Amino acid sequence: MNQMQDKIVTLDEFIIKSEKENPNSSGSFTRLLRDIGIAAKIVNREVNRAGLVNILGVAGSTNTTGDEVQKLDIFANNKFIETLSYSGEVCGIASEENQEIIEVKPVGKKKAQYVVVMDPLDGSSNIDVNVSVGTIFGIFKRKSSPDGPVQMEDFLRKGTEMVAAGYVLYGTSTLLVYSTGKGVNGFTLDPSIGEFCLSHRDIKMPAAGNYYSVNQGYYLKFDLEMRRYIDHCSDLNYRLRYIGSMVSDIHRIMFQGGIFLYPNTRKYPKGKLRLLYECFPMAYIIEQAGGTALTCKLERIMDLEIFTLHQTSSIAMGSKDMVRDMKEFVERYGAVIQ
Ligand code: P6P
Repeated sequence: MNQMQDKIVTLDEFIIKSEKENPNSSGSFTRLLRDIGIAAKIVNREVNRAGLVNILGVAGSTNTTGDEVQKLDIFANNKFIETLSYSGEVCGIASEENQEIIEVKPVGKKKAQYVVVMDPLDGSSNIDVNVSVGTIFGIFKRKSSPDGPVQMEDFLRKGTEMVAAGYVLYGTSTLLVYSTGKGVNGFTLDPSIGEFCLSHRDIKMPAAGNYYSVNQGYYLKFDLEMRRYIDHCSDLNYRLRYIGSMVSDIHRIMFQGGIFLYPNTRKYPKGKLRLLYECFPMAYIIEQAGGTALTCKLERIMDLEIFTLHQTSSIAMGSKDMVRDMKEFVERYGAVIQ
């Protein structure tokens, strides 16, 4: 008698079950999460076909931080905007690919309650060399009046005001990992049925690990305290793993433990990664999984004040014991006049 297979739980079933457990749920949030799943499936198809349908190559334009924009970036951005606009649950979107906020017109008489912040295809410089890329998203409830258009105040919020966040990893398999503040769950796309299926229930990050993830090429441009901490990781024979795709680098840490660092450098004195749609969502997930997410000046990422849409931050996030060690190095060496 073969072992009874666990029942497959699809993303839709999981979301609907979670809605039933929340007495105040109106179903709007459910529809929004399901739309993200749909957009992720569409983007996944194109990411997997990119080499074949020749939508690789640089589209020519550049995004807010000067990264060359790949055609797949544009495709992913358009698909998420399109899909999120159908449901009527979203009144506005902030995207790495758009300098300004995107106002989403009402659908029928619906009064959209949510705004979405996203990096539709993070790590896209890896597309041409077939290295995994990801989508990062965060969801806020709007602050402005539901009777009018979305406002900038709906986006310039602390990370602690997010109601959900997650990422999609387009890798050897495609995973959607998200949290609504009650733990983190992961869903693997089963192409044979076209559904995201629950594959990683209640993900908890190891408290320690022996991976550190940083662009070693910038070592000499980091502040002293960061260089000393990186030397410490090397002294302890930690393993350096850095793909240059934040979602992939952090996804490893979610399961194997470790620390991800993108310190400030002379080129990026306030850090390179964007606070609103990269750092906040990934910090939300990391904290929900039991990790810690700070800036390299030891401020909690989720508490940072945000003043501009594409504001950047340094970041040190991952296993809580490793971030605590990093903190000790910053406290010991950070005061030193460099
Ligand atoms: P660098 C990708 O462009 C990205 O935004 C993150 O996904 C990644 O962690 C980082 O930038 C890589 O930056 O300067 O090391 O190439």
